Amino acid sequence: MTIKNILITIVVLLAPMYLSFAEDDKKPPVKAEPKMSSPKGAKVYIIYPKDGKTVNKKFPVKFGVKKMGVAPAGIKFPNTGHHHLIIDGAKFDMKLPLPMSDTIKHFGAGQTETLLELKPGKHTLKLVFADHLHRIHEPAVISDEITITVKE
Ligand SMILES: [Cu+2]
Repeated sequence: MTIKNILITIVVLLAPMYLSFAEDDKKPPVKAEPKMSSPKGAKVYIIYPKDGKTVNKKFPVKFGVKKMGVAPAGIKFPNTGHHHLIIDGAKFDMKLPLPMSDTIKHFGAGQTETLLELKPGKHTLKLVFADHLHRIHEPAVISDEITITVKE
């Protein structure tokens, strides 16, 4: 082994150690909080519009929930959560906190309705309930998906 190779070996061996220390500086070790559970029979559903309906460009969407309560994001209380509206089948990872986007809308103030504006044509809507940390409950509380047509 040349001196150069030895030095490289030392650096390679020490790098993970250094990186793990650096990581510790950034985030103190916190125990991951378990996901909030949902009671049996818990359900979210879209009260309005009804599946298959035609709506105006700007239209209200009303959210319903059964066997659970609505609480604002950040407020930890058993059997509660806040609504999320999934537009046009936007994809998300069930294991991670729900991302925020134009097609994954959070209602973190505890809203139970919204005024939505969509482009003319067919769209799908789905409600997903999630806990104070925007994580889907265990078991998941997700509505059926509805299809609507937005007028020209
Ligand atoms: Cu959220």
